[in-house]
Amino acid sequence: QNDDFQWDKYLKETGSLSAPAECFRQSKIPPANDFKVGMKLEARDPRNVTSVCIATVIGITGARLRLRLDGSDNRNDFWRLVDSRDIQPVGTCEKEGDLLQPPLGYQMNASSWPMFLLRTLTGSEMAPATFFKQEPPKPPINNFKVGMKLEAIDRKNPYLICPATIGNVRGDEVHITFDGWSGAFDYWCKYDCRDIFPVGWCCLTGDVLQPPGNSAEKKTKNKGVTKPLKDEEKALVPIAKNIGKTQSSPSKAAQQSMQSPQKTA
Ligand code: MLY
Repeated sequence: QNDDFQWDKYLKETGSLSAPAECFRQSKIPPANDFKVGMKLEARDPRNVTSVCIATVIGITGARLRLRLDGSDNRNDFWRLVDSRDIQPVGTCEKEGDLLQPPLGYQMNASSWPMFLLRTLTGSEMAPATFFKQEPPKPPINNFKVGMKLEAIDRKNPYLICPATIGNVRGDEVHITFDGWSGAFDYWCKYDCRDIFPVGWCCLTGDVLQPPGNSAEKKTKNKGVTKPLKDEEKALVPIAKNIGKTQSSPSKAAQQSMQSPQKTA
């Protein structure tokens, strides 16, 4: 899919530097992902972070798991690293004297929860404790600098990891911008956020790294290079203006949407 994207080449072309691995809260050697689809575990509900629920591994991608909370629908899947502190083996909650909660949006009557829990766990394959890895320590300080390149999760499409640049730094936070995409996907996060990775992460984990978008290229191509018109060219302006109005050519709106960097879907 992105055989043609190579970080080393891209860094040279853009004259940029990658953020040193020490900047990130990620292990130097990505953790092994031993999980299998169908295994169950306990996970913090992303929409209700005070509850711990039963989740099923729906997919495996690099060092991450695609998870779905049992009793929830299929529209709220989320992704976690195998060394995320949001996940733990089944039984951890009970050991700590806590109760497993139904997920936000539990589709059935709340009174059916205990029986649902029993049924969902009976005969299911539970992920062994050894599959869960220790979360790496937090780097002592925010060492990111503006312009550094990295790989980052697109929070609007969290299955995607994309080439990104530090756009700004403010205290403990960094502004993540996506190469070749307009600001629509940018976000601020803490420097020790688990959603950002050093250059080369996907290559090491076997996750798919998206290629950069192409809106930046379009932006720079047209930026400040419009020469003033000569007199003979000015005479052509009224004719040129009419071209877009003919029926055979697309409307202004259609042209804009074709040029739009933000593809939908
Ligand atoms: N639905 C969009 C996804 C855009 C992703 C942008 N990220 C990579 C910054 C599409 O299919 O183009």
